Order: sequence, then C-alpha cells, then structure tokens
Amino acid sequence: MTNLTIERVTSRILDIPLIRPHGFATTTATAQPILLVEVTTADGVRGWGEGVVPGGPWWGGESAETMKAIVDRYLAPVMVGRRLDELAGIMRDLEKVVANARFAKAAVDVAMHDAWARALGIPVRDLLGGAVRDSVDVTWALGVLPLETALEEIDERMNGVGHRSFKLKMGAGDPAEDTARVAELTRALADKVPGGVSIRIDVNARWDRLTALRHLPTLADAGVQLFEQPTPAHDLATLREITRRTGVPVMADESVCSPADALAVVQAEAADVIAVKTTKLGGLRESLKTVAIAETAGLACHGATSLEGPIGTAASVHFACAVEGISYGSELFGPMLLKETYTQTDLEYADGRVTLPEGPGLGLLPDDDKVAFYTRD
Ligand code: MUC
Ligand code: MG
Repeated sequence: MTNLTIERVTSRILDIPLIRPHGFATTTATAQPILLVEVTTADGVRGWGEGVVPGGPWWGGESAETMKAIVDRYLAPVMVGRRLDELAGIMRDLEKVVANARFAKAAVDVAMHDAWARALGIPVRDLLGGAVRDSVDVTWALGVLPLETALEEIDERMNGVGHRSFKLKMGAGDPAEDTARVAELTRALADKVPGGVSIRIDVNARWDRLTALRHLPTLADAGVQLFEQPTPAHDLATLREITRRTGVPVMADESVCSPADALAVVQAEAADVIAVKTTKLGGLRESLKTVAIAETAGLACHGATSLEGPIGTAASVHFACAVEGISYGSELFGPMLLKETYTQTDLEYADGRVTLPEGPGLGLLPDDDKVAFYTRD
C-alpha cells in the first residue's frame, strides 16, 4: 500500500527572465517570480505547484514574497502529517488558519494534486474526472506596446505558433490615446490579415464608469471582440451597462476571485464570460466550483493565466482539458513568455493551441540544475 502521508512541504522563489518586457496597466515586468512549492510523501513521491501573480502585487495584493511566508509558516504545518487522499479536507482546514491568500493556496492545492496523481500513477486530469479535450486554443497577450512593435509581434506569433487571437493590455496612460492606439491597431490588422484575427482588450479594472462608457464604443466600432474587466472589480452594474451599450461581451476577471463572486456576476447579469485563473481562485477545487456556477447559468469560461511558468500552466491545461465549461479557449501562453524553462520538458504549442501533457501528475518534472540556477538567494 502506498503511504500518501505528506512528510515535507518546501518552497523557493525562482526569478525567470522574460523574452521581452511585459507592460501592464501600472507596472512593467522583465522577469517572472515563481514560488515553486514541493510536496514530498513518506514514500518519497514528489509533486510541485506554482504560486504566481501577474507581474507583482498590483493585481490582487499577493506577491511571491507574501506567498512564501504564508506557505512556509501557515499552510505547510497544516499539511504535514496529513494524507494526500484527504486533499479536500486539507483545503477546508487551510481556511481555518489563512483567510483569502488564494494565490498561495493555489500553489499548495496544485502541488498536492500533482503528488497524489504521481503516487497513483495517473495524470492530474483524471483526478478532475478525465479529459473532455486533448488541447485548447491559446490567445497570445501583448503588453502595452506602441503600434508598430505590436504589429510586428502579432506577425511573428501568427507565423510561429499560429495564434489567431490576441489580447492587448490597456489601462496605462491617457485613456483617449490608449483607445486611439488600440483602435488603429485593430483596424490595421483587419486590413492586413485575410480572414482577420480576433482582438480583445484587458484594462485591468483601471477605468472608471464614465471613461469606459466614453471610450469602449470606439473600440467596439474598430472591431474589438471582447472587453476584459474595463472597470473596478466591485462595480458589476457598469460591467453590465458596457455590454448593453456596446453590444460587445464583457469578460469578468478581477470581479471573480471566488465561486461566490461568480454567483454575484451571474445574479447581476454583469458578464458573458468569466476568466478562470486556477491561481487567483485558490487552486483546482475552487476553480471547479466557479466553473460549475458559471456553466449552470449559461456563461462561458476562459482558461485565463497569471503568467504561470510550465508547472502552473500545465495545471491550468489539465483543468481546461478536463472541464467542459472552459468553453471560451485559453490564454495559457505563460511558458512562451519565459526566456528559459526550468522543467526537463516543455508544454507543446502548435497551430495556436497547447496540448494536454501525458504522463503521471502534471506531466512535467523540474530540472534540478535549472531550478538551482534560477532560485533567488
Ligand atoms: C490578467 O489580468 O489577465 C494575463 C495575461 C496578461 O498579459 O496579463 C495577465 C493578467
Ligand atoms: Mg485580466
């Protein structure tokens, strides 16, 4: 009989450089800090999960440093000595010692899923009910970039990995200039690319109601197909109003960080799509509940990202391929934004899609030398 008792939980911060700076609304990242959590069982089976936030604490208040403190000091002691087949009970008990801190909880949730699946010799997707698809569409996200640079990057990505859908980050600088830049880019692409490409924007909740209602119609006219979280997380009435006035669907991201938030969006009829990040939601189990609420209400869900590295992305790919309700594709492109991977093998990207990895657990193993190289002192 396999001994599933958790003997050890360790964590380290990796700093992995990006292939190019990624401009968000309020900050620009040149490297991605990843909290790599490792769970080891009494039998010596190991599993890994990532604690990752998009470019720093500006997004949701957590950072690699806060996650490390929470995991080492508060979550690990609850986990050690428990069995992996009590995962649901362990996750419940974590709530008794740490409120919120969902990104940190996601790291341990995924590490336990990986270790448990490895101990059983099955892929993580089987712990989620098995596969409904074996690959998922991947939108490429561009940071805040000047027009020409953005066009070059889109060209490169279409010809390289075959992406046909692009997300443009907005919310930095003057809204009128930002809008003019993105409207021009969207029109230029419609002229340039036969058959067109799909363009969406993400304002990361930086515009107020009036700014959004003034500028989003211009982007609707230019052909932008989806508005991700233009206005603050709590303001569900404005999200609803945006779609009513522009006819363009809204994707709720910052507005949905828990299943209860998803229910609030459903009740307010605030969005047509929910961005499901396994990170911001606190792991795979809370993500399952979130999708169940959205799907039952007829909303689509998107396999969204916090710019996870290979292991965090693999967890989200297993989720997206095991959960029917992830019906709006994904943006699980994080590993391609890293200059180098820290795993022995990489996820496979082709024809604008990422393939569900094979093998036990998440299907990827860390490379010890690379992990040591990128570990922060
Ligand atoms: C977000 O808010 O969606 C995902 C891609 C990207 O560029 O930023 C993230 C976070
Ligand atoms: Mg977003």
